[in-house]
Amino acid sequence: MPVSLCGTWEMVSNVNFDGYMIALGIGLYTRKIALKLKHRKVIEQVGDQYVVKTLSTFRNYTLAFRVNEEFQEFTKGLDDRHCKSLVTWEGNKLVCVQIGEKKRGWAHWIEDDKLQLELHCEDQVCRQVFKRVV
Ligand code: VLZ
Repeated sequence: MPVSLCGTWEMVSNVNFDGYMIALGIGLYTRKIALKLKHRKVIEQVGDQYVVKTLSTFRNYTLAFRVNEEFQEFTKGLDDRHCKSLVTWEGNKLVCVQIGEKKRGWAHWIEDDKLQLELHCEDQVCRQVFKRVV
């Protein structure tokens, strides 16, 4: 069993978030605000059912899904797109493929006791690291 991703996590680094947002087509004004944010992740799990909350002072985004079950995702407040998303475990990584207009997805895993997140859209990769909030 992989190490649990559950808990409350606070952002400590965010590399190429701007590139990721540009690839998603997010406008300059929103990007300027979004770049200044320290996100929090709250990850909850009951069996194979997950809730991943991305929280900030500007916008919040909640994703609820079951591992291995395709679902409809609407990226409300982000780039406002509809995708067919599927989350699976690939070794110790929780990997999401978001099928839609853009080639995109993300992966979460634990490394150095920190929550790692790689977000990609087209050729842009954003890497975020979160520390546990105690
Ligand atoms: O997270 O895809 O943890 O959904 C940024 C929110 C969220 C605040 C970044 C700024 C992507 C909004 C979140 C302005 C555009 C995301 C997944 C993996 C789960």
